[in-house]
Amino acid sequence: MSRKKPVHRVLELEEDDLQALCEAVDAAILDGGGFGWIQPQGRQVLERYFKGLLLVPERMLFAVRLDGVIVGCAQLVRAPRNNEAQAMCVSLMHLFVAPYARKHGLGAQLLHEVENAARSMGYRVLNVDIPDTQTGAIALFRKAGFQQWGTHPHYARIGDQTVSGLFFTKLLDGTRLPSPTPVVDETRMTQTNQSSTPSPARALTLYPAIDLKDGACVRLRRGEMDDATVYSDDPAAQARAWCDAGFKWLHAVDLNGAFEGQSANAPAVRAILDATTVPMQLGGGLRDMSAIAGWLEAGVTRVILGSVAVKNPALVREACRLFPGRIVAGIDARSGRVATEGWAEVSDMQATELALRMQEAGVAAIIFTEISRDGMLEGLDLEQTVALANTVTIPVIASGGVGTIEHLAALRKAANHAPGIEGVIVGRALYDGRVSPAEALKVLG
Ligand code: AMZ
Repeated sequence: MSRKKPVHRVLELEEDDLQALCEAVDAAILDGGGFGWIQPQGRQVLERYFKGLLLVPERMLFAVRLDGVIVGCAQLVRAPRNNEAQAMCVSLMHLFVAPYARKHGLGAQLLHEVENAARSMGYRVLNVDIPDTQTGAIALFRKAGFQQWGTHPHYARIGDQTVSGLFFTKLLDGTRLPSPTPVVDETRMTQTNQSSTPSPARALTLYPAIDLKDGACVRLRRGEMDDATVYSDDPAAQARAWCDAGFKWLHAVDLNGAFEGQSANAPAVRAILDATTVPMQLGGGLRDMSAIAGWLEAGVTRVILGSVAVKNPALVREACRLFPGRIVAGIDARSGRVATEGWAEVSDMQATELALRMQEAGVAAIIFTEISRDGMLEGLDLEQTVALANTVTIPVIASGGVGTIEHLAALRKAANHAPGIEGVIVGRALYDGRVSPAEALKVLG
């Protein structure tokens, strides 16, 4: 069993690993779930459970480690042998990370690796169902491209409450179900005895932008450093305010770093990490493995690589191998051609071509910005974004130009035809109060 890889398949459990695993399960149960049990079971029960599990041919156990210690796990469960018709399907069960090991992106890593394992074993469909109380895990599955195909209103009983369950699936060959399946609220149907309005299959994530220049929180227009509006000289307080407003992710860019080719606003980034608990993606000036690893170890959930995506794809590939699920490509284009070095240079490469190369390198997602729109409040370049999202199979995050709630509504609509669109970055419109967080979350939900 390799101790180096954070995620690995477990074939046997040594005593210290078994203890760590039981501790993680206990902590997850006390935290309100993430595992099947509602009440703590005691060590003996858990030990017997895991020892027994390893003997069941239909089940595969995967563990995730933090600093070498098991802090979470997941299971793949295949159909019984006689169920030939479903031999291509596998179910994911009990994916969890202990509460004391969260904020490191381990859930996403675990999911990514388990999915890869299922794919390499030849499975074509990965199914998962989950109580609607597990909002963190639900967000994780959505982010990973799982499509919700149904809701069971009487899924589970927790205490004296009936809880509904969400049913997701992911096609492992990279294709998606023909169209986003409308989610019908069965509870409402039985109450009114008529079908409810279908709602979109998944919420889009809104990433509030925290662009850092000289230690302050700014917004540029079209990426020009001398056209900056300063919005806050306390980025950590600003980040907290966005969390309080209900945003579930932060998008931070070290602008000086992007121009200089190395991190230049590290104290501000660290202050944000210390002040918040939601996951953060960070870009700007990350050009070598030590910078990438350093920030991922410091608590950044995903790093955004822009210039090196064009100039050093081998580094991106290696980073994706070392940090699966945690590397995102930032593709910033001027009229379709990719810009680098703080957008001071424009390459000959087309955004779609780079996107395909980055997908092949193993990035978890692509952030696509049309530079001429950025900071201008005139709307996203939906045409390019949709084209890009329909070219690749990994999630695409739209960026550049949101100025009104209608722009978000238009993206929401476009995403129904381009299900790869996963979220949107909004900066100036939020800071100026043109778009209210609550309204934006509603429109994208
Ligand atoms: O506004 C700019 N001039 C700018 C900006 N926002 N220049 C770069 N960036 C961002 C990219 C990406 O997130 O959108 O910096 C990141 C890329 O940095 P690098 O150092 O990897 O090229």
